[in-house]
Amino acid sequence: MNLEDRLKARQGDITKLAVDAIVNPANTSLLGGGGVDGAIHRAAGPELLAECRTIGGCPTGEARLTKGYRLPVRYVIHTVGPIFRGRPEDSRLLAGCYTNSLTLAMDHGIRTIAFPAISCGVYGYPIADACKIAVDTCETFMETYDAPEKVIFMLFSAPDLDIYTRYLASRWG
Ligand code: AR6
Repeated sequence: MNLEDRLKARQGDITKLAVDAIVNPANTSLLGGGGVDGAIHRAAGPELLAECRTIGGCPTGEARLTKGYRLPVRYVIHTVGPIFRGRPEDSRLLAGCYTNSLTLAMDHGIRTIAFPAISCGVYGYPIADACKIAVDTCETFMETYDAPEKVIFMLFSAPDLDIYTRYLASRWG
């Protein structure tokens, strides 16, 4: 399968997606919050929080793996996006979220993985910039390691989906 068919953008609720793993845009405590993080914990049940407590947090840009519990996924990969401040390190940290999540996925034999727009809610990252980082980083990883089989970018709103769809289309010409 060529890369064009392996990187897809879709609209909807990431907690409903039956893939091998979904990515949770968490905070450094890994103890839950609002946005996608809150929705994932509600759908997964209290066992997820119990496992997260054993991890002891996660630095910005890194990623940690748990089971999916009541979610229709085997794993949840928790990553912490940067709070957008317009600093040069913001993009490096955001790219790190994608690379480190994909590395964990590869190490656990995950073939299909879905990302929300990390940092683009409460953390304020401009979606068009974040979209380029997400797509470029995943593309480079997949070219380098030929894994995972499929990456889905799960966007909540139609305007966000449009930004991803246009950018993906521009990549393939
Ligand atoms: N499925 C897919 N995307 C969603 C969903 C959903 N169910 N719900 C919201 N979005 P955010 P962040 C979109 O704020 O910016 C938490 O409190 C949303 O529209 O969840 O990384 C954590 O604990 C936005 O585009 O994540 C942290 O403290 C994107 O997902 C903090 O928020 C991300 O929004 C992390 O902030």
